[in-house]
Amino acid sequence: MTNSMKKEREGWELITTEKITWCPSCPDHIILESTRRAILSLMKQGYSREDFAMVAGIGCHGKIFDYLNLSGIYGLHGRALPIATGMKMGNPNLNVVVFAGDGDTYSEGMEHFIHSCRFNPNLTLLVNDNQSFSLTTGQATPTSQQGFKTKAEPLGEFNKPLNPILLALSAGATFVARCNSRDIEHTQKIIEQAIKHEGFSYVEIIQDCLVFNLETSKRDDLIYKAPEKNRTLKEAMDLAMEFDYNLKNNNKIPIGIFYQTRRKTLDEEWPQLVKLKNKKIGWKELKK
Ligand SMILES: Cc1ncc(C[n+]2csc(CCOP(=O)(O)OP(=O)(O)O)c2C)c(N)n1
Repeated sequence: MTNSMKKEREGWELITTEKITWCPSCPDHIILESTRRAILSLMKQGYSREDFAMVAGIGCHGKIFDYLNLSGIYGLHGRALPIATGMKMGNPNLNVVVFAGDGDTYSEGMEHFIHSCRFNPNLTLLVNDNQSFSLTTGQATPTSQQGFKTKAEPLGEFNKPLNPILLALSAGATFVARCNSRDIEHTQKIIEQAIKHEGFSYVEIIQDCLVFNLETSKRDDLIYKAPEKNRTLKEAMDLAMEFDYNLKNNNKIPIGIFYQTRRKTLDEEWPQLVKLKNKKIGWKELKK
């Protein structure tokens, strides 16, 4: 096999042979690729595949569970975060990555989202935000734009959208970022940094739904990379407020890391978990 062939095949053990059922051109395909590249890059830096575990919610986004070759639990709609926290408490040395949707996280799973920001478990939440409940054919979620007409909201969504970045910041999240699913390299980089972060890392991945919320695909000119710098909480909140999720306002949409800070994680607060962490349980240890 030539070197270029080897390079092309690198990391394909992270992908399963399951038939992919996402719509053609759905950004979920690209998010899978960004995640694969991020994990591959971390494996080159010394992590092993067995150091990762995943949890998925239920929705189009959650199908990644069938396509990414990692151990984990295919969760319940809205309940991926408590499952992940439980996994983390069982083995604090696992790098747990949660794949969730905007409906999943900001509607049914809202309390888990807020308390994860507060409790600071050392895990990563990736939210594919397509501003609609897409698997169930496009009802409005808390981040849908006002006026969004759906079969369930024939008069258009009445409510103002929630700003989840602002909410996460005010609830105490220690790593808050947003990226654009179509920018594979940037998304890969952010996912890598989120996984390396010690504490609860939350990444909102903006994606279009090309079937149920067509307005979401008109944002490319509005998205810009915010300068990379350490921000105070107030500065991060100001940046978060630049985009209010109402697409018609043509507000600029900043992406990048909004805020990162270090405080004791859930597993560092509990002496039992510190002890467990120092035992370094994992596949490598079990094999010995
Ligand atoms: C407890 C529970 N409530 C509701 C549902 C129905 N349900 C399944 S997928 C889904 C929509 C998922 O939307 P989102 O999380 O935004 O993900 P997307 O499909 O857009 O990726 C809903 C409402 C369910 N399966 N379980």
